[in-house]
Amino acid sequence: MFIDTAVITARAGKGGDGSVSFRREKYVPAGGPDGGDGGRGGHIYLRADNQLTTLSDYRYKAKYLAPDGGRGGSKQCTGRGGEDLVLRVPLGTLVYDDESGRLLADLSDSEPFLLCKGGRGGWGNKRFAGAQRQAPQFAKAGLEGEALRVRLEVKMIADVGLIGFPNAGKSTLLSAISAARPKIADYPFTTLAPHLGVVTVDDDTGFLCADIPGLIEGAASGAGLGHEFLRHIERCRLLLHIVDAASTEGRDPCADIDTIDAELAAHSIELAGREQLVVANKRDAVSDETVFERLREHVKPREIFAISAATREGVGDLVKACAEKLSKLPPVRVFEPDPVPLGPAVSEAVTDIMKEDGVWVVTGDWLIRLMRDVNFSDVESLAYFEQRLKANGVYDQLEALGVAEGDTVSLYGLEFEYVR
Ligand SMILES: Nc1nc2c(ncn2[C@@H]2O[C@H](COP(=O)(O)OP(=O)(O)OP(=O)(O)O)[C@@H](O)[C@H]2O)c(=O)[nH]1
Ligand SMILES: [Mg+2]
Repeated sequence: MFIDTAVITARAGKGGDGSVSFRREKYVPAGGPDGGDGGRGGHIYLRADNQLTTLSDYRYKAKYLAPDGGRGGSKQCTGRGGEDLVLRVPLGTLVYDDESGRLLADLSDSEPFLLCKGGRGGWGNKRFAGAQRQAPQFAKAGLEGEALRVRLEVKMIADVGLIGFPNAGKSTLLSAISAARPKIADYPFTTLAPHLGVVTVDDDTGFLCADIPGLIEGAASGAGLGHEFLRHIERCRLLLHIVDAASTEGRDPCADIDTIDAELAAHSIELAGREQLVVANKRDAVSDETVFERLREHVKPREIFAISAATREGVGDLVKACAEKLSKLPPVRVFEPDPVPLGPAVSEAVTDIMKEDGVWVVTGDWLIRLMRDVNFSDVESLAYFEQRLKANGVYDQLEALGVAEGDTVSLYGLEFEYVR
């Protein structure tokens, strides 16, 4: 079944906990701390694969978990990393954060996209050893992996999109110009899902063409098969507007053109303004040739091509004209992800501070998120970290609670001495 949207939840692996351990060796009277770090939790990636056409797998299984990192060991052994999970999706899949609606990525190439970062492994006690504290009895817990609910939506990648009423001959045209074999029949809505065909123009030119279900009056408000599948031609650089010039079903071709134009505009003004060529099809069945002149006048300034998809008359010229147009049009659209909102606003950054056994313990969701991204061995990251602590009022809050110079402040296992 062709499924082009799905909502999935993904949770990356938790980092393994750091280990508390001390060297016990022969002839070494007091072994130092040697607890290793926990391993990183597995990441979750999304990756576009052009062999896939549907998201149906994600309708059956909607939850994905990457494995956790292993615990650190003694002898400074780092825990094993959780294996990364790569979820394959069709080329052209858009990834939205389901909660905020923000576009996270447009997977229109095979570059993997890091959806959920695995939690960092906690530091082992070895890391906390120093002149002041030679035998730390603690280690840091691994951090949680990121979790996200995302909406996946496929927007096919094609250069040319075919639009028109049911039975206008869209599928017949696609099968005349490519190796695609969509179903063709003389009843409306034969095509129920989009099809893609590769059109070869000459040795080094070709284009991708998408055939979608037919539109009827009211499609944008749900009539017929609705207009949902129009998103599959939203990236198209050129639209071929196919009309039955032989009035096989008794309708006037000029009125048909207007109806489809109106439905396109109701779906998206941008799509309605996309470059279009009008294709007057079923020429072989036309009895009154003046229809082409009427259409030409009616659709101006769009160009019109009279063809018969069934007998292939005029099809070669149409393909050439498409290639010619495409050579002058910008490339297929890739959607830019929405900007990442800046770190948590000061007002929503809730910080809890408690004094436990003489240590000031600072907690807060924003702090977990922040610490996940900071590389503590890098000076610039550390400076940024400090600045965020200040901006979120951690120092002010500590002062208000009566912190004293030299007190120990603990942030999820990261400890430092308070200095004014
Ligand atoms: N005489 C004639 N008949 C044609 C031509 N092109 C298509 N047809 C016929 O028109 C009918 C509909 O063709 P399709 O290609 O299935 O039309 P469609 O636009 O894909 O229709 P939907 O998938 O229902 O939207 C079929 O019976 C075709 O054989 C043509 O050039 N001449
Ligand atoms: Mg069809």
